Amino acid sequence: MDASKKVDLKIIIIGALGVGKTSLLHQYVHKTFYEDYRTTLGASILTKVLAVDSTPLKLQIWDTGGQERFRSMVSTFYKGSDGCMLAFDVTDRESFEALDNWRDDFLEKVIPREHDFPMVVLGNKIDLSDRQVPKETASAWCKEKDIPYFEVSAKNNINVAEAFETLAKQALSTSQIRADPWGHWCPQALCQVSQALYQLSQALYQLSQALYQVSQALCQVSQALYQVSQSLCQVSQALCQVSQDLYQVSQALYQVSQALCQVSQDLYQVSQALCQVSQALCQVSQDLYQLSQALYQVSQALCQPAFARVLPGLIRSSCLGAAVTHPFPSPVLFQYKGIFESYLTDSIKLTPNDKPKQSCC
Ligand SMILES: Nc1nc2c(ncn2[C@@H]2O[C@H](COP(=O)(O)OP(=O)(O)O)[C@@H](O)[C@H]2O)c(=O)[nH]1
Ligand SMILES: [Mg+2]
Repeated sequence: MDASKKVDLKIIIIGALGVGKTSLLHQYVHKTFYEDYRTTLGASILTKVLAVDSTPLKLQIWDTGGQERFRSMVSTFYKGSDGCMLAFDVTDRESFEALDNWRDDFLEKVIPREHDFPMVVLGNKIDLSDRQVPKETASAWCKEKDIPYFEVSAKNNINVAEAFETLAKQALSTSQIRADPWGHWCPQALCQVSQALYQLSQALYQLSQALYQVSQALCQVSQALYQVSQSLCQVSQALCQVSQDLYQVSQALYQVSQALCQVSQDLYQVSQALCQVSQALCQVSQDLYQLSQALYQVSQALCQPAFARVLPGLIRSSCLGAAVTHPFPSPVLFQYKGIFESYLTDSIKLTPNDKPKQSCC
C-alpha cells in the first residue's frame, strides 16, 4: 500500500450501556473525560488521524450513541466496519457476561464475514475498587477467542491509546489483505520461500564443503596409491629383467651341464679303457718280473764253471722244466715262451724229442 495515501478505517465500539464507551472515545480523541455523558440517540462519529507503520490513518470511530439498549438497532452500524471494540465495565459482571452476545451478534451481521475480524476487548474503569471481573477471567475469555485484551480507564487515561492503536493496526492489516490479497500474501510467501531456499542453500553449501573435503582426501589417497603402483611397476620390471637374465643364465648353465655330462661320459669310457689297459700292463709287468727272475737264476747257473760241460743238458732240462712247471699265464707273453724255446733249441741244439721229464726238476 502506498504510504503517501491516507487510509480511512471505520472502527465501531460496542458493549453494554454505561460501560464507558463514549468516555473512552472522547478520552482517545479529545483527551477529555466527563463524569456524566448525556446519552443521545443516534450514532456519533469521531475522527482521529494517526500513523501506523508510516501509513497515515484516518480513524472514523462510531459510537452507538445509546442505541445499545436496543441491540437490533446497533447492528445497522456494523456495515463497512474495519474493526470492532468490545467494551465492558470491570465493576459490572453482567456487562462482561454480555460480551458473548455482542461478539456473536457483530460477527453474524458484519460484512464481510470473517472469523478473525479485527477486534479488541476493553475492560474499563479499572480505576474503581469495586471490581467484579478479575483480570484473569477476562484474559482467559479473550485468550480463548484469540482477541487482545486491555484493561483501561477512560477516567485516568490508562491504556486507552494503546488499545485503539492496536485495533487500528489490525484493521489496517486486514484492509490491506482485502484490497490486495495477493500483494499481501506474496511477500510473506516469498519471504518464507526465500528463507527456506536460504536454509537449503546453507545445507547444500555445508554438504558441498563436506564432499569437497572427502574428495580432497580421496584425491590424496589416489595419488598415494598411484605412487605405490608406480613403485610396484618399477619393481616388477626390475624383477622381470632379473628373471630374464636368470633364465638366460639357467639356459647357459643347462648347456654347460649338458656338455659336462657328455664330457663326463666320455671321460668315464676313457677311464674304463685306461683301467683295462692298466690292468693288462700290470699283468705284463708281473709276467716280466717273473721272467726276469727266471732269467736271473739261469744266468747265475750259467756262470758256474762246473756246470759248463753239462750246461746244455741242464739248460735244456731246467729251462724246459721251468717252462712246463711255470707256463706263461698271459697270451701276450706266450710269444716270449716261443722265442725263448727257439733260442734254447738253436743255442743248445735241443731236439723236440729231448723234452725233460717233469720229475727231473
Ligand atoms: N470511574 C470511572 N468512571 C467512568 C469511566 N469511564 C466512564 N465512566 C463513567 O461511566 C458513566 C458512563 O459512561 P459513558 O461513557 O456514558 O458510557 P457509555 O454508555 O458506554 O457510552 C459515566 O458516568 C462516566 O463518567 C472510568 O474509566 N472510570
Ligand atoms: Mg455512550
